[in-house]
Amino acid sequence: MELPLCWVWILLTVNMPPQFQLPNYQVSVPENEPAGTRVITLKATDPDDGEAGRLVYSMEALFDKRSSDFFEIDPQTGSITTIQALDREVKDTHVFKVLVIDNGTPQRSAASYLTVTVSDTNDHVPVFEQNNYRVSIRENVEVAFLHFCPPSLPPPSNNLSTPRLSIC
Ligand SMILES: [Ca+2]
Ligand SMILES: [Ca+2]
Repeated sequence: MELPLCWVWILLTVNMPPQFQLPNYQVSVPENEPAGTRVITLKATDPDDGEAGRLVYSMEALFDKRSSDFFEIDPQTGSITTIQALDREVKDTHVFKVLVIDNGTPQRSAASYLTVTVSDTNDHVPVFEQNNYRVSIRENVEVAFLHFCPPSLPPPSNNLSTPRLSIC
């Protein structure tokens, strides 16, 4: 079946929307890495040639605007990097809505969601709450049991920050 010429023209000039591969992405980045650390590249595809297929990326922080202070996206490539070192003990998760828009007429866009989890490194020395502790125990105790409240530490995410106590 032959299509009328006007339909062929419409089919050839319709601007198709860009598309991300996945509706959401998750990535883990270690804390304390220097600014400029690569996080992930969210690359969308667009079947159109020319301006209708030229894509511009942007992203916005969800839930906490402070997340925008830590990450940036390259508008041309979709590459996301850190702006400053991350601190898991300050904020351990950042969530973004990532947008891509083409330059066709009318412009078409797509969105995806990115969750960045900040992984822990052992960057805090354990600290005692007091300089001195006094403990009284009965004499002739065969098996001594010492109960010691752990010092003030950030909540441990793994065994990196589990304090161990030894007595000399
Ligand atoms: Ca397009
Ligand atoms: Ca840490």
